[in-house]
Amino acid sequence: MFISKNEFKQAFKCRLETKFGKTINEATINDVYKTLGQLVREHVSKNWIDTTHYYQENKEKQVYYFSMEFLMGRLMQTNIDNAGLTNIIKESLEELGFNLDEVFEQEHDAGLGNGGLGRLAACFLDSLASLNLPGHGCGIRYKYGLFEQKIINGYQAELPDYWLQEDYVWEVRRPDRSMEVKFGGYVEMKEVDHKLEFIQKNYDTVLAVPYDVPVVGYQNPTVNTLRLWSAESTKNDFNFFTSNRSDYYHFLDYKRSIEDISGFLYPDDSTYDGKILRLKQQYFLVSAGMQSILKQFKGKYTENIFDIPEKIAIHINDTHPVLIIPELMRILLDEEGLSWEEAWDITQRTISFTNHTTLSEALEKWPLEMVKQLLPRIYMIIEEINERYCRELWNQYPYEWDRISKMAIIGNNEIRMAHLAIVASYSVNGVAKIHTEILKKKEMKDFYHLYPHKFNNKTNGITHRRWLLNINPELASLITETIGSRWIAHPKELTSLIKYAKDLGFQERVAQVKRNNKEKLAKIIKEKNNISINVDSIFDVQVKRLHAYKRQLLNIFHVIHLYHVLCENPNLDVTPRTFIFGGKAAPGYHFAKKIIKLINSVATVVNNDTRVQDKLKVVFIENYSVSMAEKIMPAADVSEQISTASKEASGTGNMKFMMNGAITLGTLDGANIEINDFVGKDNIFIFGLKADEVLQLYTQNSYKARDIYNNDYRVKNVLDELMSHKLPGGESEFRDIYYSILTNNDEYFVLKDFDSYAEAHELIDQTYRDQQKWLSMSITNIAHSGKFSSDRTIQEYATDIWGIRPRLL
Ligand code: 26V
Repeated sequence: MFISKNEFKQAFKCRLETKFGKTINEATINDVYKTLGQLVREHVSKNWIDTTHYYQENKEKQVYYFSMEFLMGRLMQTNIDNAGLTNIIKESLEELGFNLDEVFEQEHDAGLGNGGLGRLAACFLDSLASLNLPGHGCGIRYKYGLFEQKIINGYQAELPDYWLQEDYVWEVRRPDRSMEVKFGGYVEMKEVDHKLEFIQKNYDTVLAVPYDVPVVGYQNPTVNTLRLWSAESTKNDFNFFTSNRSDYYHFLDYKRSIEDISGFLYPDDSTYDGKILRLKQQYFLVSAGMQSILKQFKGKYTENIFDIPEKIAIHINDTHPVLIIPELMRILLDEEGLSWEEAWDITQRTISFTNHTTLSEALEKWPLEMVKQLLPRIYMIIEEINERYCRELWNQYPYEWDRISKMAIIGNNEIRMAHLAIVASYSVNGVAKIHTEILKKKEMKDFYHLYPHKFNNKTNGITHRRWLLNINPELASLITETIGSRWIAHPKELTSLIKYAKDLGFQERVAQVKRNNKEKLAKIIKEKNNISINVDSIFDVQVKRLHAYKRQLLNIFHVIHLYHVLCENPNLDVTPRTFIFGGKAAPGYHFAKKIIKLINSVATVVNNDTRVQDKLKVVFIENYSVSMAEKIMPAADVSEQISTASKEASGTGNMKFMMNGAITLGTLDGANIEINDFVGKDNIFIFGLKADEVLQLYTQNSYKARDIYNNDYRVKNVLDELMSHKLPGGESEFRDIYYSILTNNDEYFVLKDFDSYAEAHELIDQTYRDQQKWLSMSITNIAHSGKFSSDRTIQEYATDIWGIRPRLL
């Protein structure tokens, strides 16, 4: 433990010498980062052990959050700040000649997630620990995280993200806690004492080795665990040779195929693709995780297996870890010898589930045959669950064949993972009010009818510690200076800022902070993109994964339109704008990649046209990631949240922007609706179709995109531009986009919402000129952002779903 600077400096120098064989004068910034990381991890280790002991000794109920993704980003700043070490370390390093912010830049993001779902899991871990709640993460230690995006000639190229190239300072490998996961083979049934026994034979064993990462609570003694599993081959590989199965080269192939299980994160977050390796990943995670939880549970303090639901809550983040249901059943039936009824009762009272999307193309459905081959015993259990459940449906809805086959877990030779999740869990939640309503009324209507008590809403949140306190220190200090520091532990108290919304002195200081942050971002953009941007322009930002429903296309179409207007009248009095984009497209998502190319082509044309200089700039920031988001959010004026209404389950970027004083330009979709409810319609720019109108247009089939093209000259000019030679890439490049809108009738209503979007932009232009009004809006947004802290969300999960309580201090 460091309590003084001297003590820290002493320890630091000593570690630098013993571990890296260097003196302070010889140390590189990277040496400093690694040394510091080791010291900080060791510093928290006592609390880590104590926390674990506390949970065990008090037999606390603990929640395990199972997720295929944890988008942790960097941890150094969070860990130092949460451990309460920032001042000591910052000053000590300064005295030794190093700058802490530069040290932070050395850390490679842990990019073990695609986007919203994975980042949500990371925010939840921070809130669990910060609220002293017994909750841990359970995930996969992918060798490669989400790919690194390079923009080459305007196109996205993907490079592997080898984030483990240098040792990861936060993890602790725990080989003694390894688990064995079985794949393939067949199941032998044997009658023993009038009971059927199921024995898996001739299977392949994969060794799951856990790497634990401490999750440090904010200035409290709680340190929870994120356990990430890595796949290795077992020492029983010896059998490989003796069983005459193959030669040395085959053995190496086999070994690699096993290690591949934790090889990489699947980069597609929008369309389900039944790849066997992904199925292996899913079972690997849940089998290793579940076995290890039960081993711990039964370990030191002999617990009664029937107490599982009182002591363990298992939460599954979307359907990806849903195989934990049959896995828990398997262990209870085959290893613990429970009856089906007993095992099912325990399982149903232990598992809860969050749905994160209504997009039907993202719903997981695994082919029966694949599951049968890979997981023969799990397959049998799923079949049995389905059979018993269908009988229940039959009792409830006699002779309603259609309904029953629609609701079944197995159908069309596939296993419908969402159905399995709903049937086997005691709680099913959506991630924003509108999303939960859509689940209840539409997507999961039949299930809501059958199990109304299971459905509930938990609106998403973000950790205000990372997304305000850490990334926007100037704003955080200003807030503390103005309303005191209670907001840090009680983010809802940010509402005290409302009374300063119109205070000119406060406004001026908020404006200065924003300007400083914009200058920092402008510098980064100059370095990265070699584009000079005007810090007096409105920074209008859309950063998120590229997807048709998120409608980056609507944004760039509007930019093209503005460009047309300015070319025609270069002296037009407009508020200067910088449109900033960022985001990755799934490598196989052709359409999304075309949109990236389009944005970059428009940027090339616009940024090089002297007629619009200083009035319009377009920037695509490469490799949008957690650490890049941390630099963008504090500098944004406008937050673009423009998905087709009903399509974005919640969104969480919207909350990060708001917390940093950006004003939302958005549709009434996802959590935008709740942001609108809190800030009021005068503090947000809402446009476009509403969810019910969108759904109606789909059912009526009455929308005709071409009519808009024919009747709105602005739209026509924009679309025709795509087929002209003016954009780099020429006519053929953007043909697919053009046809998706006109021939395929614009599935996401880009043209339909264009007019209303352009009008909202017009209003932004006018409002920004009135800085007092703008700043009052901005402050009002910050003031209401506390409701979107993940502390609130986690508190709701803890009491309404998991039944866990905070550790008594
Ligand atoms: C889906 C799939 C589909 C199968 C292949 C692999 C894969 C990997 C990830 C996903 C996740 C899609 C769901 C998702 O990310 N939903 C987002 O969740 C956020 C947190 O709740 C929410 O804010 C976003 O609105 C929602 O799109």
